[in-house]
Amino acid sequence: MDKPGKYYITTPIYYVNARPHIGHTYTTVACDTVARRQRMMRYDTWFLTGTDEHGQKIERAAVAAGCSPQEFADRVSGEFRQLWERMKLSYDDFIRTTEPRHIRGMQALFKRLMERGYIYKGSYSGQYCVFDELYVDVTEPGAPCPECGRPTETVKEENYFFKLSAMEGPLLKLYTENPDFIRPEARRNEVISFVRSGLRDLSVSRTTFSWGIPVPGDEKHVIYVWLDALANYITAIGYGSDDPKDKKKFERYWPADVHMIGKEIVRFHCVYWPAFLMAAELPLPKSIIAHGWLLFEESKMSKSRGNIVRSETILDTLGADTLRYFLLREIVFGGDGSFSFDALVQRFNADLANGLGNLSSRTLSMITRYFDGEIPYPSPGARDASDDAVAELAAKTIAEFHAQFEQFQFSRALETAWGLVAAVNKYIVEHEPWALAEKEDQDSRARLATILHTSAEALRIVTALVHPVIPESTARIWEQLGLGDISKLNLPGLAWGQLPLHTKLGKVEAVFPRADKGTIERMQQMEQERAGQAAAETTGESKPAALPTAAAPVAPVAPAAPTNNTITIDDFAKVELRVGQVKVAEKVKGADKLLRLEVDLGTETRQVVAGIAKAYDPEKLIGRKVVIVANLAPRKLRGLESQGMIVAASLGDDGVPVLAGFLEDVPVGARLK
Ligand code: ME8
Repeated sequence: MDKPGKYYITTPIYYVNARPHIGHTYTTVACDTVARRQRMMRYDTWFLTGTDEHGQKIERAAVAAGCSPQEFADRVSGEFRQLWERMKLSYDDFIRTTEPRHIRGMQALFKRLMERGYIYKGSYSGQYCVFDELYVDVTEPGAPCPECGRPTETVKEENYFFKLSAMEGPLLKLYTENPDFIRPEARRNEVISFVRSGLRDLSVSRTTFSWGIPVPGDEKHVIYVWLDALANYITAIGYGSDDPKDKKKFERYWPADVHMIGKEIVRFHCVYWPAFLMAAELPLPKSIIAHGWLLFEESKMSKSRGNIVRSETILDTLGADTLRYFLLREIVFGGDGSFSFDALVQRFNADLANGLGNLSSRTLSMITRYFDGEIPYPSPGARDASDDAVAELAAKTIAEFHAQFEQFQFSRALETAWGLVAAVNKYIVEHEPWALAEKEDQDSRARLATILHTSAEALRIVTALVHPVIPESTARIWEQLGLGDISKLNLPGLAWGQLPLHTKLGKVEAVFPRADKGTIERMQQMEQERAGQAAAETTGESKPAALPTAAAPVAPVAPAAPTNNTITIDDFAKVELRVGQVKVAEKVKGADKLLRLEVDLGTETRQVVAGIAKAYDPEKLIGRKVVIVANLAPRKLRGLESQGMIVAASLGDDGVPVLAGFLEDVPVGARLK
């Protein structure tokens, strides 16, 4: 096999006019996941992200915040970086367009374009949209921008122009000859029709403000912010530097393999950027992958709409892996997808806690209990067709997962991996290893060993495949499997049957403790507090002067580090758990899962609506002692007020409830502590 080569992947560089939200996290996490997997596939990978700091939009935001553009950019860029570090993203470099290396490289590119005759001086008179940093094709002063609807501003100035019109033919040829240059297909078609409709020369300098990179030799002009921004992809890897190390780096990594972007900036990346590069006679990126939008409350999540959700809120409650998993699983890559706290918690509980978490904890704890924590020998005599079916499914899963991932179909790849998780969880339930463990004969023991070996091997395979998506939790499962450091894993060679026999397991612990119902409320409250804090800042109530948006500052990292889902004893003490006795139980009309219960708590009787109808006949519950969360805020279910929650274990993929109870007799009203 050929030695795999290099792989260079980039995110857009984000504007510093507002703080990061989960839309930015989405692209950055997608790139991080690809970069991690490419490294595991032994590619020499370079992953770049950064911030876009020049332009009128930033200059105005800084003025509104009462500081210099540089101070403003330093602060917000720092917040992006701090967030990515907190999320342990694996970027190799973070470029800022205000750095000397970028300024030098950008000016070198500008000079080269001039020398090659692609930039000339002319005069521009027309409308400009400051929000989109875009020259637009409308004529009336103040007419709305066709992209975003905001009023445009009239610009009349002497400018440098780029000969974009000369690039129409070469661009169309590029798209035709390289069908994978723009993905997905829908975006490619849009770009082709835009270019076919005709390209006019592009103004690439401004004189009406100064926050930008000066045009070399004509310092009253600053370079157009999109030319400045796009150039980051080459300046970050050494373009324009004389240092031999930088030159070598540029030669090694350019052209980029993937520029990943959101669909609203396709034109800049698929038309302007290749046009600039062709004019400079530089190689073109291999592909531009445009994903859809993350929607919140039915519209695109964005700082200007103020409908944003901050990553910090999710990191503080459910951790980075949950956010990563959700973004890549929930949104079909390329299309738009909605974010909601409900959907996040549901995914976490269904796929991570009940799915992978359950597979891991029950497989590993049974091996600990029945085989002294050593991977048992799967005796061939004790095999049956169901074990072979798991092995076959695992092999198919590996092949499909790789193929789907390579096409950036993250959601489908995860669905494939979770197909194996569900199948093995079902296999365990069907074979009831816990029942076999109670039998003493040799055949049962051999069968038990085979089932647990098969489950552990499937767990190893899923863990390896999804490591780039949920790096932290899979590293923990890997250690619990006794396999040590997951970064040493040979992903290209991953196959069924590599789990070493008699491996001693590590300490077995739950990796994804289920999220309780209060998690959603807690997240919503955190968002509200952060939005309130941001609003206070924008009205000048808090110093230093803040950003002119609804975005909030990065939350300080909580000292109790809730990312591993621990709470303090004081947090636990807030939950009032009491013993109650069921007095009345009946089905709720029109809801096949719900029962209405009246529960005696000693001091009062509460009405509780519980989703346990499929597991319990109402008659059998009367007189039964149950555990109630007594201080939960009341809520309505099917029009009935539920004044508390009944505590139950949740089994299997379907979450079958089993009520908590006591072996000893306990008085009604007793508190659990
Ligand atoms: O456009 N859904 O910066 P920007 C999905 N500086 N992705 C989203 C998103 C959402 N709701 N909101 C933001 C710029 N993104 C320029 C780029 S590159 C040379 C210059 C992500 O801060 C997505 O990747 O407006 C989108 O393209 C990018 O953030 C826009 O970030």
